[in-house]
This record gives sequence, C-alpha cells and structure tokens, in this order.
Amino acid sequence: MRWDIFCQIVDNYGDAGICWRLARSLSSLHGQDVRIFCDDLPTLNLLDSGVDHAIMKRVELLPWEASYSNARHPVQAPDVVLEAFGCELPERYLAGLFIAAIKPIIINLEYLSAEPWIMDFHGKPSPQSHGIPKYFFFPGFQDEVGGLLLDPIPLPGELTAQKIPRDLQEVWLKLRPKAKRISIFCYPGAPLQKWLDDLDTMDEEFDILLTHGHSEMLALSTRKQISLPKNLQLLSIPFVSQDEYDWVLSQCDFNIVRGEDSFVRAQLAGKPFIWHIYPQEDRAHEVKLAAFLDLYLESANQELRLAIIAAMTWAMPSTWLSSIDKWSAHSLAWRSQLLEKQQDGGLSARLLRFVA
Ligand code: TRH
Repeated sequence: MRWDIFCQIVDNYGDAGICWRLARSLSSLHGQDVRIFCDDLPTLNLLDSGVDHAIMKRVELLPWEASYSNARHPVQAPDVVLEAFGCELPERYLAGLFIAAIKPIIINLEYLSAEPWIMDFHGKPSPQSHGIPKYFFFPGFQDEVGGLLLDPIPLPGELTAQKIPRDLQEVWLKLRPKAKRISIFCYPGAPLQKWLDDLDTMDEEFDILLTHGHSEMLALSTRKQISLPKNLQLLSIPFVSQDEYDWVLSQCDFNIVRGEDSFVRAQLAGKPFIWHIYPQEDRAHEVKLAAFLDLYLESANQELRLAIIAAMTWAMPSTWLSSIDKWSAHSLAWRSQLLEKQQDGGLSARLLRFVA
C-alpha cells in the first residue's frame, strides 16, 4: 500500500527519528511505498545517513509543502495517511483527499506510553467532520496496544564489537580497556555535572561518551573546574546515524537516553540505562516514568527496584552503582521479554494488521 507520513518537528530529533524508523520498517520489511512529508528536512536527513539506498527507493522524503503542490494531486491518493504525534494535516492536502476516488484511512500515531489508560483508546475511531475514517494508534508495551518500533533489532554488543563505524574510530582508539563505558544523551535540565563529579569519587575508571552537543552542555553548566577528573575520561562523539547510535548503545556498559526512540533502543541494547524523560510542566512525565517502571521492575527484587528507581530519578551514582551487576542481568532479561512479547513484529506489523 501507499503511505503518506506527516512529520512536524516539535524540537529535538525524536519526531523525525520515529518517522524515519517507521518508514524504513514499512518499506524494507513490509514492502510498502512510503512518502514522508516533513517540515524540517535537514533534521530528517541528519538521521538517515548511512542507510543502504536500496530501501531509499521505497521511501520518499519530501518537504511539507510538497503534500499540496498541484503536481501530485489527486493522482496518487495514498491508502494510509499517518499523522505523527497528532500533527494537523495541511488543509489543501486534506481537500485533495476528498476528491480522491478511493478514500484513505487516517491514523493518529500517538507518543509511546506505558500508562494503562492507553488500552482504552488504542485503535478507537476519532470521528472527523470530513468523514474520512481516522483512528488513534498508541504505541506501548501491553499486548492490547500498538507495540514498539523495534526495527532493525540490534544484535547483542559482543557480536558487533569489531566493526567500529568510521566516524567513531578515532574516539574508540582512546577507550581504556578496563574502564566502564557510559554514553550520555539527555536533556539540558539533567544534573549531569554533579552526576559525573559523584561518579569520579568512585575508585573505578569510566569512559564517558558525550553524544552530539553534550560537551557544550557541560561546559555551560560547569562551575570553575576545581580539579581534572581522576577516574573519568570525557570523550565527545559526533551526531552519528541511527544505526551507528544503536552500535554505541550496544558497546557501552551503561547508557543515559531520553525522549522516545533512544529510550526503546537502550532497552533493545540489553544494557542498564537511565531514561531522561521529556520534562513536562504539569509533571506528567513523572507519571509516565512511574508507569514504565511498574512494568520494567515487575520481576525485580526490592533492593534492585530501589536502586533502579534511584538511578532513574537522578540520585547520585554512588548510591546505586553497587547494584549494577544485578541490573545488567535484569536488562538482558528485559530485552528477551520485550522481543518475546513483540515477536509479532511490533509496531509496524501491528499497524499493517490494523489497517488491513
Ligand atoms: O531527540 P529526542 O529528545 O526526541 C524527543 C522525543 O521524540 C519525544 O517523544 C518528543 O516529545 C520530544 O523529542 C519533542 O529523543 P529521541 O526520541 O531519542 O530521538 C532522538 C533520535 O536521534 C533517535 O532516533 C536516535 C537518534 N540519534 C541519532 O541518530 N544519532 C545520534 O548521534 C543521537 C545522539 C541520536
């Protein structure tokens, strides 16, 4: 079928990251023809570097305005229109759908949530005055909802250690063999400098991989550096492609991730992680985090539960790092459990079945 995905970039990279990953999955795994209309193509293009161009033929990246340029209407009416994260469709594009011979269906792809209430809304119609059928689609962890965007499923770290991505080879040479590796991808509001200072008091070596823009974030937040770190080595890495970022997550012992897509990728990497959830003023993010931890910690004993809740709420590493080995085992078990529950192909497969 033909899919038109509308991607409005709010801020950060996640809206583009999810749309791109979904488009790749629908085209390369499910043989669909996909067009992405995006209002910030440079961000989208930043993510799609390094992808084999065989699938690029099936995925067309277009500027937002191209969705209602006359040249394209109404000849190629799509079968499915996907509004990512509830972005509004351009009026003229919508008008073009009305005169299409066969009406598409519209899907409102919501943000990923572990909250139970989404089970009551997933797959429900969202009646529109224009009469074209529209449905809510909620990604999530429970069996009854839209599933997780898993593709491509990253291989476990030990299988991919050798092939170091070109853009990371220089940094990888600086890694110390005995040091624990931690990647950092969080929002500016995190107490990152304090967190690293505390980590430096542990008598263990840590190589800290700062993703794109985080060393600047640290420089801004650092009080006058009293002394050079004793055990930490701070290394900056460039913004790499999604698959290369997956590789970094798999090669680290611990990852700090954020938003939605890297949050799922960290779980698939099978390593302990901190999810720096996108902060919302009404503290709704705390409810979302608690809902996820309810699922994530279901099989954890009390000691591990307390350690992980402390870590996820930015307690200093010295208060919970002693549980890291148990957490490592737990995160591998969680990865297997996720893959087991999503063996139906996860979000893209469930989306296809729903549309069918
Ligand atoms: O960038 P984010 O903070 O995006 C967030 C989420 O989309 C959230 O739902 C939304 O409300 C908010 O924006 C506005 O985090 P996220 O979701 O992890 O998206 C980052 C994407 O960037 C992800 O696909 C991974 C990718 N990435 C790379 O491709 N290379 C890199 O080097 C890095 C650090 C990330």
